[in-house]
Amino acid sequence: MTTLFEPATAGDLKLANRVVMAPLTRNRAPGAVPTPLMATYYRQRASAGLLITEATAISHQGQGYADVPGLYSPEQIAGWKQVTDAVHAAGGRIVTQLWHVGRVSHTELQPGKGAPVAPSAIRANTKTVLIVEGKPTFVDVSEPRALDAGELPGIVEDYRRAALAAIEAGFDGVEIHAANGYLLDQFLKTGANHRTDAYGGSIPNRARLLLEVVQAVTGAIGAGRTGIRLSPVTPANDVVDADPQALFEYLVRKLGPLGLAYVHVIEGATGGPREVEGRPFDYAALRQAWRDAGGRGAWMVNNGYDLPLAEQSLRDGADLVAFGKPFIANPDLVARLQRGGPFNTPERSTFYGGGENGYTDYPTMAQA
Ligand code: 8OZ
Repeated sequence: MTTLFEPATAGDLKLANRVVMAPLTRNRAPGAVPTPLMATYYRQRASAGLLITEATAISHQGQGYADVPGLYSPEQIAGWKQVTDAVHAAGGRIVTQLWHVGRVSHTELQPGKGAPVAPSAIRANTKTVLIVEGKPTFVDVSEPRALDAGELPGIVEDYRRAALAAIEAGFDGVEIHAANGYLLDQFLKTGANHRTDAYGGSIPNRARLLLEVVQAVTGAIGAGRTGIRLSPVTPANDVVDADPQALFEYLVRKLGPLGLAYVHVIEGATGGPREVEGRPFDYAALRQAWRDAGGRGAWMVNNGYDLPLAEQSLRDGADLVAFGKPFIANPDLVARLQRGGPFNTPERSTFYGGGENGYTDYPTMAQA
């Protein structure tokens, strides 16, 4: 029987175990530049088989929250190089998550204080984080403007450039963030995409931008170091699709032959219940559709996993299991899972913004 603690491969990536640190937004990169404290945080967690960084903006336009990092300037690349060097020195593997927030942003965060961009001019019923009087503060997102089709090649190019920047910064690969109601997920889903051009309407049209991004990124850095994250039914950031099963099975059938390192699926509501009321979804059928279409990379599952559920998922055909909140509170999560605990409890008040407190000061078992 395969356990979480055995090696695995994900495309070109050789992983020491099957425990993955999920991408986790922490809002500790002032000016969008990664800091030495972030290098400490990721190094502390390097015993994971794979670390996926917090979502990282591919462009200023792709930015949607205060103090989240970017990957589009020399300073940001240099900041990330400190992170990847620290993780590699500790024997870890790390990919970065490429992010464009689309409509989940605020004019305060956008170039020239312009409107955030979206497939359609439909405002999301969701919040973002601004720093107000020195404190992270939740505010409603701004009204977006619909992207002109002529702007889309520039966004695809921003993904390509960010993927190359990731390699320059020493990452082992990238994960394309196509989940949680951000730009690519907005294009995918009927609730956010009311376009009448080649990027809206039918499933192939709504999947077009994402597939163009995948082609651009894999063409630049290789499919074997490119993964993708999907969230078929999450209500996060106010997205919904009329027929997610058909949409996502179409998508993974397109992705199957491309040789991606992995597909990472959030099951249920991101960071919440694994079943979403009124939104049933067959994840086994999704995995099978990808395998049937030639998908040979790793199948990574996420959301609310503990050790028994994770080991069950490996028996059911998953290859990797991503843990989010448990990794915030347990830098040595792999060792703790292997021993059956105990586990530190994550403190929600320090998730977003701040310094070392609730970030780099959670003890390992040896320290406790
Ligand atoms: C929590 C807060 C802000 C952003 C996601 C990048 O849900 C995020 C995110 C999560 O994918």
